[in-house]
Amino acid sequence: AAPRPATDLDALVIGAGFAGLYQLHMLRDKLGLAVQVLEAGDGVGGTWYWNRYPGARCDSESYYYSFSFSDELQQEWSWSERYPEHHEIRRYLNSMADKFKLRPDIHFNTRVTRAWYDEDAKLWHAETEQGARFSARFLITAVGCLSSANIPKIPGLERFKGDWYHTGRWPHEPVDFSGKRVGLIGTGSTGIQATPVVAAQAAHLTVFQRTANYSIPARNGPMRPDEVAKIKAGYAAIRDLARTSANGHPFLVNQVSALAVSPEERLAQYEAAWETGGLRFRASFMDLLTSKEANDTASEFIRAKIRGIVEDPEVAERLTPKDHPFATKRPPVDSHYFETFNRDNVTLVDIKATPILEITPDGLRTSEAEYPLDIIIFATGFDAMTGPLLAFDIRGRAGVPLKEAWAAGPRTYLGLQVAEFPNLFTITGPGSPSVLTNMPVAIEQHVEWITDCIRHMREAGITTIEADPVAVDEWVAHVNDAANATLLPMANSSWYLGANVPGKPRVFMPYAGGMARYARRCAEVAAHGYEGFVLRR
Ligand code: NA7
Repeated sequence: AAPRPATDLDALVIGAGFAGLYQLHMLRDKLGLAVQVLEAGDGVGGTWYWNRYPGARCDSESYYYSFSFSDELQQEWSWSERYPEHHEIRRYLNSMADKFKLRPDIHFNTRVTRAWYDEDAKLWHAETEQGARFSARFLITAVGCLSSANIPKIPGLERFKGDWYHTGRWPHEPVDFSGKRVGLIGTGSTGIQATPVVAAQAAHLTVFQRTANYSIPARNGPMRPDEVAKIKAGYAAIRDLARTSANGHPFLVNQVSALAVSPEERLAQYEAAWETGGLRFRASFMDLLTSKEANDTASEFIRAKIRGIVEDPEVAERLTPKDHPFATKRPPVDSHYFETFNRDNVTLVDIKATPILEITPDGLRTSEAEYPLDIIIFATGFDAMTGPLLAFDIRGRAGVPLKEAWAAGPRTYLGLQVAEFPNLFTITGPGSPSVLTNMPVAIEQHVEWITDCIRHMREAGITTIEADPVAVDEWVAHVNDAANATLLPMANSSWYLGANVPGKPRVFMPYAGGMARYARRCAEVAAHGYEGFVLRR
């Protein structure tokens, strides 16, 4: 049974994915606070509750895309494949929720429509779609970074006679593609994962590509029992390595420049990394994201691979990325993506050369041709990072909407707090490493920091905490500097920059200075009496 909506809570958490579940556990079971979670879906999972498209799996490896806080949990649970599929991640989060008896404090099917800060009472209030009211001292958003679907406004969609889906809002019942003509728009991580799976079932698949993408083979496969045993025995060191790395992954970046070795050695290194597969490819050399010249060697290696895999040279050329350096957009990890274009039932359409004009009742029309379709899949990504926070009406002191405070782009201190929004914490908010890392590492660090902060406030008799505007200015400048020290801003159509959503301010949103460095900074801030925050009794 759902808990009763409460107006005397210590904390209200929005979202029941990795972040919300762990935050509930920490505040309720470690600090003994009254906490409730509001979740729009009818189950736990967050981003993984919604992303059920064919081929959906994580690009972090399963053994480290998981919680580290409970040794019992990591010893009990065994992953079946190198990369976890969406079903398995949901099973994992469900079992975690059961193990820690979290469900009784979660309201499912409960979407927050607005939240506002009451200065006199020093309370946050929230209202749900059903009109229920909640109030709490702290409001904590655990709404995810990639949870607000970006559905392009292509004229005619409402007249389409077939079915259409966005990958991030996939139906719970699998969609049957057999005998169907399917069109798929978008070639980011999602489109690249879905393409081979849909092609294997559909009568015909047409992929509409705007920007060609680099993709690295995942080399997915079952976990061998001896590997599982080794991982479980070595978890302490694995977690330490993940926490002290730049991206929250438990492997080291080769501390050699791609330009410091001979062409033969470089090629051998890339070949080995290509065979290993996955995001480990990016760790081939230390300067792939800081030196364009070094990056060129990796980009060119992948281009050559694509030309080698795809049989039709013209299709291969269209699939070869030229607009951005490797890994400046989130690098996809695939299972037989490029090989799929050798199939007779797959067509690639370059919609940069021949743009989509409209969706017709029977399909899709580009400037060159009309494509009859039964199903359209939008693999067009998300209004990342700020989208989920601005999806409801959230107002700080004096009724100022977050939308207004962030009109020119997100402004936070450490990605954790917004000036004029006292006692609001944003887990993996913009300005924190979040999407540039293996998410569970970023989430655990934020949840633990927030928990320590609230513990400190209670012990010291402090009622409110709020980011100092000067600290916000400095942090925003530092986030910009950190991005500009890398090649990441060179991908000018990337969702890191908000460039995928028309009209969204172009601001590099995640903190690119590295997870370990960021965590050290957060710890120093706390150790120095929450430097940069204003604490009031
Ligand atoms: P992404 O990475 O944002 O990819 C979306 C794709 O959709 C990308 O190829 C876009 O082309 C394309 N797109 C977006 N809008 C349009 C319109 N209007 N017309 C045509 N094509 C469009 O989203 P994903 O879901 O694949 O992945 C998101 C993250 O989830 C991923 O990075 C992992 O971290 C997990 P563009 O490149 O903008 O030209």
